[in-house]
Amino acid sequence: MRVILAQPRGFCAGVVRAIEIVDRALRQHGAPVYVRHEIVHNRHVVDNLRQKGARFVEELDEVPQGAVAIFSAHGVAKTVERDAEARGLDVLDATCPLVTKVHVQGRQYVAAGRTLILIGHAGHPEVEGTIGQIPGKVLLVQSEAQVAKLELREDTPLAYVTQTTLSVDDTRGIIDALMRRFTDIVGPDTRDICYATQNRQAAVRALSKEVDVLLVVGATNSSNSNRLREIGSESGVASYLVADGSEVKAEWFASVRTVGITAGASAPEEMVENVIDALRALGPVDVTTMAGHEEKVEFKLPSKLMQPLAAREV
Ligand code: 0CN
Ligand code: SF4
Repeated sequence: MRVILAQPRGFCAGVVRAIEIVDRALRQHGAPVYVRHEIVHNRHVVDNLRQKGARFVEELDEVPQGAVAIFSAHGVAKTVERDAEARGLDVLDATCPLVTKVHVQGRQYVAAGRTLILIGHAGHPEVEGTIGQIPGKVLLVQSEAQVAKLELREDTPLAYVTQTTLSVDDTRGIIDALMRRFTDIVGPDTRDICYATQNRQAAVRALSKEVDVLLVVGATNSSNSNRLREIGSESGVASYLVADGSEVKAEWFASVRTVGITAGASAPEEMVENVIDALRALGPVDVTTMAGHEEKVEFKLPSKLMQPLAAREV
């Protein structure tokens, strides 16, 4: 079997930064440190940090007064920030700077007197965070069909922002529908979809032309990973989302010659290797990586974590 690895794939700069924040917090403060929500949507990442002393909670009322609390890469609502302050928590914010950028942009549109539409998936923590970062009402739109149902006059001054991990193609369709229906609407086009999401989607679209089966390494609750699997399916390739090699099923590969593998922005490269090992257990494999461009994005850590560690902590 031939295996072609997508390029780019796997960890993005926001995920690397978020994991590094938890790691450094543990070294600087000692265990436990508390993390609100999965730091990124990956069980292997979470389990690894838990073993080092991180405690994962869904809400801040599970965090003792004064403890170190880390917000996940997906961002939080203002109410969560205020709650943390009220509880005297020592906060480290691992919100991806590209998510924060959307919060800022949304607030600017509202300050300019526009009603804000958020294109995104209901219930996703990034969407809850973004809605909660904007003063006033935010209208959530999840599909083209919902554009027609918005109870707004066609000349209402509107603006839109989007979740960072959406399908570029689906978002384009929703934006086009908004532009058709409303006469005074502004927004960033699809540029709120982050570089990592866009690059992984472009790579998987190209890879889908070369392969019989596509494996996407990532978690079921990871938005960007799900979008990669959808692109494979839409390209007519049988596509599966797998957390690791244990989820790979032999029957997917009957008469298959070429398998494509990609990984969501929150999926560690060790899990890609683990999936390749699972394929090796089925027969000989020849692994290559597609030509693709290298990403050089890096984000700064919060200044609180930039102090040199004391000798005993290194
Ligand atoms: O899988 P993630 O933790 O998050 P979503 O794709 O579900 O948003 O990947 C990191 C992305 C962010 C923020
Ligand atoms: Fe940031 Fe994009 Fe990575 Fe999310 S997927 S953490 S928005 S770089």
